Amino acid sequence: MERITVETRPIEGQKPGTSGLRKKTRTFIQPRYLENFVQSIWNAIGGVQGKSLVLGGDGRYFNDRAAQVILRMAAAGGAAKVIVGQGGLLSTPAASHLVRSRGADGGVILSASHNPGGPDADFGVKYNTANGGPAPEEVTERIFRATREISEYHIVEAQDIDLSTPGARQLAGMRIEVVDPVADYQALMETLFDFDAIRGLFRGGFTMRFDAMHAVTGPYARAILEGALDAPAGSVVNAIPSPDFGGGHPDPNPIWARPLLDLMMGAQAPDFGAASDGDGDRNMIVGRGVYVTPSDSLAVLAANAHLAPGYAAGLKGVARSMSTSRAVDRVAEKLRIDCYETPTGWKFFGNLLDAGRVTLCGEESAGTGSDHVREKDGLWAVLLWLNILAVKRQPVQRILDDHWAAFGRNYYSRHDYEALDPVVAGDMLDALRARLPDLPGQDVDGLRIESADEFAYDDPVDGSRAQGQGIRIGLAGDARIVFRLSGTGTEGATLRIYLERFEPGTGALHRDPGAALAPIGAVAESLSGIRARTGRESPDVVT
Ligand code: G16
Repeated sequence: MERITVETRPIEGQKPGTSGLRKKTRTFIQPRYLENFVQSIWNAIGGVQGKSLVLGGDGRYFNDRAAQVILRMAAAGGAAKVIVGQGGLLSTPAASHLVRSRGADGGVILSASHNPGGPDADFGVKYNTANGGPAPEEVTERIFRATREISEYHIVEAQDIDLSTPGARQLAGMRIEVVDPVADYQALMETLFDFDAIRGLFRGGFTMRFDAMHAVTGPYARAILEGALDAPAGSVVNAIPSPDFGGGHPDPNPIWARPLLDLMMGAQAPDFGAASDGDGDRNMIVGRGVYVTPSDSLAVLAANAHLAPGYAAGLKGVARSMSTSRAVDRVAEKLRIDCYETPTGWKFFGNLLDAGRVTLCGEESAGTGSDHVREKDGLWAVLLWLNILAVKRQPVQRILDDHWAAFGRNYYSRHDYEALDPVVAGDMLDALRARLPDLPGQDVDGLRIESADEFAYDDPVDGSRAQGQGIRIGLAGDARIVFRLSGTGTEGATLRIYLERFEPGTGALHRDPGAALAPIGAVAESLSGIRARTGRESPDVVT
């Protein structure tokens, strides 16, 4: 086995986005592309000599090849050990847990999350630090700088390592431990939730469908829901991870998880429905006849988390991304705990969790999680819901109704315009930005603008500042519009417009969200001129 040094030169555009480097698979499989980025990670973190790392991914096309390359580069860098999921698989939350529980120095996660997989779809690489969380901005900036300075990479020439069974392997003096991807994660879940109570729920005839969307959560959901919790066989569907996610789009929302939504809205609906994404960190929750928005799910979980043993002592605080609805803020107020508003990106929760300031975090983009790991966690959210249902023994609709009656309802929707010309999208936001100082006090389409600014975040733990994190327009009646560009797309620019309006608990709580938010959407159009500027008549995706 020979350690070789390969000359290279910087490749344009290797800038990590909201969550690692996500690109078209065809870009990633180009010669030197992956190697340049991985070497840049090593260079940015002071090398991997003597370090231990966790490695795994969501099983998408190129996961297997990339894992072998990264193992050989870790060995060439002198890493002491790599813990890798069997078959190169690890869900993102399971990877986070392994980094923490094994005291590893960091982890590399191979995933483009909810983006489709395959040679013509997307791939991604993300680096997580020793706390198990996504690298903070300061580290991703260093990685980006390293990609622009790289002149060589190091790799060991060797045969592929057998990752098909658990056990110990060696590569050029580096230890490799291939682990069952599910076992440690399942053990963690057993410490947080009342498995006996959830088993009792299922034994009493409770039914559910979990759609794993042909992605990494399948084996986890089978083992935990059907194996440990006695959910009826067949409750978990699309449970075998496939490199192209069965040709689907593994994004658990009403658009891409349509079959589950249709089932839940029909006469044969089980009591509870849920789905997870490509790498297992996102979730969708559906009750019989009712879809629970991610923002509402966060609020309901915050209000009821104490019903699960792992959270019986109460919550230290909660956090949400700025664009997430403010439903959880009302729960925090009632519980008299702090509520933090962060930029989009799970990495911004890391410091708050590490400092013990918050227990629960969540985002409108179908992410919920807690201090048990440093990533959002799809199956964890499903289990917390199940634990709450096992205690309350009420339908999801009833839980939502009671919640809205107690706290009011934040009608909420996100409109995505995908694959826009980046220049057009940038110009549109620049034009809006320029008008911000003049907007407060103006009436637009009959609604009074009360505030207008661009969100900047000062991290209360390390004092770092993140600017340009979304334009927010506050409207009379506790309504709000947020405009921002996605940091996870791989094609052109994706404009996200977030619409929100509060309805008090005594008001109309069961309106169609589209209708309830239509006046706010009209203001968004008037302020930005999307139709005229982009030629698009309507958003590509509404969630
Ligand atoms: C990632 C981040 C999330 C973020 C989401 C959407 O999730 O971890 O924090 O909310 O992207 O980001 P954007 O609006 O910039 O596209 P995931 O599940 O894709 O890793």
